[in-house]
Amino acid sequence: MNASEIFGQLGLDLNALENGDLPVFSPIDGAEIATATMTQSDSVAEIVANSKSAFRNWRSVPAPKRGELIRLFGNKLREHKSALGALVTLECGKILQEGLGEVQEMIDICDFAVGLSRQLYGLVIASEREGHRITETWQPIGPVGIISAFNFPVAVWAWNTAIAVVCGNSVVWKPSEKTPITALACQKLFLEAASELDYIPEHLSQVIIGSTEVGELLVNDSRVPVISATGSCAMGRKVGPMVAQRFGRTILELGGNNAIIVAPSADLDMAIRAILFGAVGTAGQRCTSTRRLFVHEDIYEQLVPALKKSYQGIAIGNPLEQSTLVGPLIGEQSYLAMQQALEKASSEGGIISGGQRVLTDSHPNAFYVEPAIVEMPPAERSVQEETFAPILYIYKYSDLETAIELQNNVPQGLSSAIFTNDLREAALFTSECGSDCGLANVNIGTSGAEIGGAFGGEKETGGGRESGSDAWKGYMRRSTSTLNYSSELPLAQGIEFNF
Ligand code: UN1
Repeated sequence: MNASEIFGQLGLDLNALENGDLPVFSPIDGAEIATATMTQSDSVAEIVANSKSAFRNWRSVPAPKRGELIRLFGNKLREHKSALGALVTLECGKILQEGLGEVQEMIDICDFAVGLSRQLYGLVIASEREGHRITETWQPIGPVGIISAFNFPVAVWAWNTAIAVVCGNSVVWKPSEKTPITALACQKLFLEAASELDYIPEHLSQVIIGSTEVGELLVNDSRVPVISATGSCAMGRKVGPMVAQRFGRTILELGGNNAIIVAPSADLDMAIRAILFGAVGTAGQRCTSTRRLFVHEDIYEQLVPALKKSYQGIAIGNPLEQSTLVGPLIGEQSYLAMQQALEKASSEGGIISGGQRVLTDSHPNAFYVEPAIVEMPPAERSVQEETFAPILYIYKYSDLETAIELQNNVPQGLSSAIFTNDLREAALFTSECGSDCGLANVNIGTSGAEIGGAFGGEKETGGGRESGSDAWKGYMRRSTSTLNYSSELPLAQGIEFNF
């Protein structure tokens, strides 16, 4: 499928995609695939105003009826899964299987949100006063601003939107300027679903396309009480204080520096498969990508050569081809950052295999790389930075407590895993003395989290939670109500106030 076939299948307006002012390049070959139209800075205020009116209307639609919209949207996604998955591949370069997986993740969160629309439960709390009842209810909060990154151009928006919408909110989405077409495609499918119902307010979901400038207008707008932002720690460090300044709420999902510990009792075949998917999947451009590996000294000589061998069998190339496992990096900047990180590792005594640029003859304007493995010397601290590229740093360890400490001793705290068949080790790793990350897995890798759990991490990862479990509470305001059904007016704490 070429670009115009994919656009056609998704019903995108081909004319509009030829006359925009934001060129969009496919990382597959560097070719321009379309032009998107940037949102003018001076129209952001109006977009937010429209979102606010949509919210005022939507908040009183019963939640299960809001769920009906998300059910129809999920069906649209099912219908268009293959085309949207291919568009994800075309625009961000992840392999087709992963593009399809991303759309599946959207479908899954829609199903979750439909169920949730009948389960936005509150609490009834015992009052200390006779004839009184305290209830805690969850109310819609207002427009939710969503900022998403190039690497998950559609799923991250869906996690936020499906949940925010059943919670009674409108949404305004600022996608990465590298992936605006997938955003337009999602918005189109959302509007199609909305048009099948007669109670959906206009402007319930809107998209703003552009650079950080328009994003900042959204972030600084006090009519948007929640900003959910996914991206680098650097982005979060800017967005967090801007929103805090106006006492807004953020849901931040920022960088990771995710590690796998491989213990002596591990099933090595399973571990190798998990490491491969985690480290080279999406060409190392997931926030949950496996970046560090701690291997016990007793199995190091078994695991590391076997892992290197598997790396040699990885097909690198056009991500639209079925056999490819590693597609391109998003662009030259990522390639340069990768080379810089490798130089640094080498200067610190790391032994590098892989890491070279490949396919330069056939794809001179694209950046394909051999995933790199770096065997690192023993160190007090492991690598501290997240480089958004397929680099796996390997360290040898001898006792688990030290490995856990090294794993935790980084600024980020998103995902982590241990491979072990030892119950004590597994329990320690997932205990209060274990991994300090938001995700702590046993015998599966660091990436590819399911939507059912709350997704996010601690420290510089930002602390936000999206997707499943009770992450929905981040998109609502909590209301505590004390109801007096007696004919007395007793004060709390037994205070007498006679007049
Ligand atoms: C991201 O990289 O921003 O766990 C999100 C995973 C995915 C989500 C990653 N479900 O890999």
